[in-house]
Amino acid sequence: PAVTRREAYQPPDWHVPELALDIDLDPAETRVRATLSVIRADAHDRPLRLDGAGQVPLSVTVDGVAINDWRLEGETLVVPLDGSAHTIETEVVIAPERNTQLMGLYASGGLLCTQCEAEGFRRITYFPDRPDVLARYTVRITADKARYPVLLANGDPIASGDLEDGRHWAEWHDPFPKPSYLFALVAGDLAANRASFTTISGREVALAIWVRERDLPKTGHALDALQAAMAWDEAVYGREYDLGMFNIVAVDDFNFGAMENKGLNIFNSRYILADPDTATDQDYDAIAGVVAHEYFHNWSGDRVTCRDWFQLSLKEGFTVYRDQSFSADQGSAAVKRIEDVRVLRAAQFPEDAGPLAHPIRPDSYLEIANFYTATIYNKGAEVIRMMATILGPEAFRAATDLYFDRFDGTAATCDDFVDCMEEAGGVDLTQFRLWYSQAGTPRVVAGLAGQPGGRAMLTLAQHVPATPGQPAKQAMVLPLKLRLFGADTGRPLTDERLVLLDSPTKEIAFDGLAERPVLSINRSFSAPVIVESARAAADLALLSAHDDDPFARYEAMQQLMLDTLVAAVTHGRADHAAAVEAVRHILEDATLEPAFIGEAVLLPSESFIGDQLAVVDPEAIFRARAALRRDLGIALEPLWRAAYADNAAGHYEYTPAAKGCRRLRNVALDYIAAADPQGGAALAFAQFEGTDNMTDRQAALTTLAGGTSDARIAALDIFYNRYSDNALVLDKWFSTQALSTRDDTAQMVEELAHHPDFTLANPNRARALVGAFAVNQRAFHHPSGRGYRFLADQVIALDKLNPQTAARLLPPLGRWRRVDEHRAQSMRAELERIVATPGLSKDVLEQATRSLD
Ligand code: B3K
Ligand code: ZN
Repeated sequence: PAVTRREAYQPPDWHVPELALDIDLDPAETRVRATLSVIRADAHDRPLRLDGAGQVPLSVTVDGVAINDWRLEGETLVVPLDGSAHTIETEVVIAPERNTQLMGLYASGGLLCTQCEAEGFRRITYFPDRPDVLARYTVRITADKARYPVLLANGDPIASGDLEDGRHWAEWHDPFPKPSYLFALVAGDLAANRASFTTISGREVALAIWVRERDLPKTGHALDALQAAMAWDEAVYGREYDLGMFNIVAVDDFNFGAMENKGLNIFNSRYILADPDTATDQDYDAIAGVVAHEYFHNWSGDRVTCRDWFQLSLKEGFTVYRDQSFSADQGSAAVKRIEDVRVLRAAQFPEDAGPLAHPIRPDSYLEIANFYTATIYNKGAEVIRMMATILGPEAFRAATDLYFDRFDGTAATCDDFVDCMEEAGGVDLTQFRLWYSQAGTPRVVAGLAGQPGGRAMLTLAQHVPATPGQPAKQAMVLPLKLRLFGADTGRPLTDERLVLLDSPTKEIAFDGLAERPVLSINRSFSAPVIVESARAAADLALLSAHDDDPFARYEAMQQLMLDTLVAAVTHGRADHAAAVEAVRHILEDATLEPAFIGEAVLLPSESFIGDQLAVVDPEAIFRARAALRRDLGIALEPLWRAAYADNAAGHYEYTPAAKGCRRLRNVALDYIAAADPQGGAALAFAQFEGTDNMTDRQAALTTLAGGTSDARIAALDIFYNRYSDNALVLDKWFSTQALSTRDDTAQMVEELAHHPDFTLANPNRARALVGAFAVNQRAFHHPSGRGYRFLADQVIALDKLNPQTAARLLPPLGRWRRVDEHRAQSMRAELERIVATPGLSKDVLEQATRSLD
């Protein structure tokens, strides 16, 4: 398969200002007629080349006359043309019911729907399927009226009517030129939850969320979130919605979270449907975040799109930054920042440290679908955040205004975006641009040495590790917020300052310090880096108690726990006293909100502990972590029980305060179960049975699922029977078991793969079992190698149906350099078995071969 390179970019040979689609829908045989107006871009003599995949042209006409001199080069339709402007018509037939890849036009439940990003449109019709060809679309859909009463496409509806044979049609027009990846169509028996939004300039927008009739009661939260997002984008970025209508459709089978098609967002139903009985607080938050994210794409993605797919982070990094800021404004900003950093460390840091590492603007790919990664999205968002920090809020807003204004209606690059930051911010970002080209997580070593006479010297050194294809790195620009605190009193000794570390090393002197200083660094996680700063447990405890930046407080506690756990794993030393006292202090601090306490007292994950070690020993990490959990549980049991009792609610409410109470209470429950397995299991089972909401029910189930009590089986059965007709909740039933810390999890998961409700055909279900299992460190790295074999079996099986989703499950197998030689060999053997599988997709081939390097 051919490699695509960023450097090889060429502007399109032909523009396509207008496209008319006439689509006669049928699950087995859908007929697509496309009429393209094409204009030669400049004085060249090259033919028109239209991308296609999986179909053949039934007819091709040029200016109304059927031609025979077209040819296929691979799947590309090549049409020789003489003049500079023509009308091209093609006709194809496709079979959505046989589309298991879920790219292009496919069937989900009784619906027909589309997913085109990045290169799915070519599976529907012949077209220059690249993001820098922008056309105005008119779409006519015809379908059986009883089966598909609702017919939706991008833009606004312009006409509709009935036909004699029980069929009907609808025509949609989207006045905004868009690339093909933003095309969408939905047909089905859907009901709408409707609302209206009045934009800042007074225009009425009709909003609708389309679902199966019986799911209507679960759409209120998504609709509220949509309205909040529309108002927020006006207030914070000055961005107004631009069509008369905004539609969202929820579908059950979806490769991703959701898709920002112009005026017709299509969502994985897990990011729309919620009620207290079936969705957790985490689900509610994710729904609001994804609804906002897709809505924000209307400007950062649709109005201004990407020139080529190497620029993906232009829209994704920026839009993630925008949705993170939105969510921070809806509740606790500190807790949101902690959660976002946790996701970055769990998903992106390992990617950046492994064989699949790539810059946020990659240089080459085999399959672009493999680059919808935590690096492009989450590190991309951190890069935008750093520019916002460097510019400050006013200049950053001026820069985004300039960007939207200058590039509206065009396909832009990451460099275009940074140019706007430079111009509006009056800053030079030449060196900063290395964030776009260099992969790897920078490391900062920080040392603070006290000197006589109230002086202290801070030494900073940066190092960017080698990554595949990038052996040597240049020093980057790292914006580090820092502040000094007094070791005796915990009082601040300096103001917070922003240091731009832009050289390999830097020294900063502090004078007039009244006490020995303690360093608080990378406050609010101002740079996505790893800081190594040897600080005594007592100093970390002091920061965890006194730092005025909540993120830094959380971070000091995490570091203290990490140091404790790493010492336990590497030298078998388990001195838990300092961690216990620091946690006690947090629990007793009446000024803290429960949501923050719930985060601050959480143990670092097994994988994050592993990331601190040269060679990961999953069993030793599990034991060290379980021992600290048990000691914290026992030593502070009265405080956990008090937190459990004090944060009980009479009835369910979805407010930031109520969410925080549930969070802390469920963390407390887990510590109680660690201290007293039997009593804890009884308490968990009582909560499981008595609660009125899924947050508490699933938390109780998780606590039970990790234990050995009889209540575990009972709770799993009750849960299964209660929700057996709800696919999204059954996903939780699978994933809770796949994430269990029990000894027999690997075997249980193998058995669950044969459960009648398990299927690889539904991406949510595949991820719930296989995806969850592969991040369960202890179970996945079972010394027998059965975890690796299971994952490889599932990837190979799923690749035959859905290469994109199969490839996304594979990366945990590539972490073989992080474990002992015996495990590494088994992991490599499984990767080699995958690579040797006949008929492998290029998606899985690319991920598996890169993972072996
Ligand atoms: N832009 C889509 C991603 C679609 C991925 C296809 N492989 C979702 C989003 O980021 O909003
Ligand atoms: Zn996005």
